Amino acid sequence: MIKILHLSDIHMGSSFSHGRINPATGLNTRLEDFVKTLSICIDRALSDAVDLVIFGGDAFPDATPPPYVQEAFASQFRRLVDADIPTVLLVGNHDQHSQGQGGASLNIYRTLGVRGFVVGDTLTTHYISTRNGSVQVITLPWLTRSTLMTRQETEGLSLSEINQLLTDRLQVVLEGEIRRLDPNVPTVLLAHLMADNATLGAERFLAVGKGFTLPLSLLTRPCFDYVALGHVHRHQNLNKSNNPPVIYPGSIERVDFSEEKEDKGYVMITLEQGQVDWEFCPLPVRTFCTIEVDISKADDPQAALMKAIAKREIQDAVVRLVYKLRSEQMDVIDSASLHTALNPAHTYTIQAELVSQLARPRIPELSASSGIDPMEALKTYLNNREDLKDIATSMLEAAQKLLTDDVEIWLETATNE
Ligand SMILES: [Mn+2]
Repeated sequence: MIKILHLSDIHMGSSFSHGRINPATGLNTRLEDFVKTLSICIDRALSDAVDLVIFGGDAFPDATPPPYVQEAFASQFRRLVDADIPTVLLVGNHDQHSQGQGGASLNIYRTLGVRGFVVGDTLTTHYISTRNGSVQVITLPWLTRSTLMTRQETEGLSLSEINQLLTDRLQVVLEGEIRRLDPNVPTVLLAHLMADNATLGAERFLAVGKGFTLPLSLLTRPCFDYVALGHVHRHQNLNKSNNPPVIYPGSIERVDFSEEKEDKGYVMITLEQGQVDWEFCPLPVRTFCTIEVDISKADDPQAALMKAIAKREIQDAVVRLVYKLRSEQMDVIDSASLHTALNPAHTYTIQAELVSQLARPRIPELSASSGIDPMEALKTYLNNREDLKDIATSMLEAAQKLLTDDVEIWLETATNE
């Protein structure tokens, strides 16, 4: 039996805007939160004496984090080296060369020849010997157009055609890896990708359109005992029949308010030939709390606000208070007592919105439920903006040029995951 700990999307060094400087250490408290959460994962790897740790990618917000953030990450993974636990670090989109100022954050582990550490930056199979037997790990890092296609081949193709071509190419290369697998050794596919039925927040669909996805059928192959994913921050199993499990553990800490309601954690796996068990293990992470209140119709706006705050558990949480009011109510809001009421929070922001300004109608043709092509979305937007009429044509041309010339850049920056 082989025990594996699967974690992903650490994003150490992000969410700083939700923290403050800890005067005792000089560090942003959100860095300390992320270190604490990562250390709980590593504690578990050590206390359970796992045979292997697999990381699904996105170590930092970009590929060239400042040295003190690199060090915070390395000092936790160092504990696995000391305990002789083999570790695979997969390269996510945030870890790639193109996301930094020259450099790819995880390659340093290969350069240093860290004992037992594998950096997965190519599609290949790693044969790993553990205390309890061998395991095969196929690494599939975040793919870009240039990985499997040349510029000439993709010229003039639409995004969906490029997506299809990439999927076809990947299928062939993956098939090559599968044929070389030893059928007597348990196999894990470790991949950083967007699978086509992953559940995302609606806000991300709006931001990226359909983007770049791979079909689930590529992953649900009987030759895999477990499919370990990274990229999507919400924990989920994409294959309900569980043969094999196709698991996003999700991020280990809340990166922003879009993850307010998500549980955070890592996954423990036990693997035997023909038998896999997995369990999601929740992590005690910092609470995010949105207090949204409309006081525009309240007789006593201040009391309504204070009541809305008092109803919520805000101790040590990252809080945002968003309230709607009429412009003539502004004078009766006592902001000093709002600050006093929010003081138990770890950090907080206050955002007042005037209802008169909210009255502007939304553009009816654009809604989250209808999928829409980026060019169509821009056209609809411009049709509703009289003030942009003079430059509308050149904006459309520029957008078209961006989409066709530099699809790759669009693909790489389109998502926060
Ligand atoms: Mn990612």
